[in-house]
Amino acid sequence: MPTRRLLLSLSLGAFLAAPAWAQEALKIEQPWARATATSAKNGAAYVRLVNGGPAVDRLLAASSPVAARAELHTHLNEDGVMKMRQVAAVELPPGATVAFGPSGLHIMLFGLTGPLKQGTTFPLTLTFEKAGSRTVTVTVEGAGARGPSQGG
Ligand SMILES: [Cu+2]
Repeated sequence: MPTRRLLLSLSLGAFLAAPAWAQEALKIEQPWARATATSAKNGAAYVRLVNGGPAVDRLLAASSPVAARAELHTHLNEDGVMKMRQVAAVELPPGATVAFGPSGLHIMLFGLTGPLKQGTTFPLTLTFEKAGSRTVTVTVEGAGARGPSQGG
């Protein structure tokens, strides 16, 4: 029975995948960045963090080989003017989804080793209080992109 064989392989696949999935209480989704001008010294990267675990976690730091230094930043409206501010940590309560984006939280990349070119990727390591360090692959989108082009 072809149907039964298909069901068996599907359930086996789900079983094998379960341990890795269970460990990933903290998910880093859709890492992306905007392409930068050739002369740009700085850039920014964005992610969506989902805390599926039972405890609060915190994003504490970021680093990437494409930048001399990375900081956690947000945008604040001060008397009608949007300004960037460094934040010490990004709090992730249980069940929370925290979306970074061009007008809010971002990972600021200072001292780019070269321009971020559309269609390329680069590694980004995020360090969490509980989940430890995780490295993800950031996709570079167009210079005016409002979000990631894949994985809506
Ligand atoms: Cu910034």
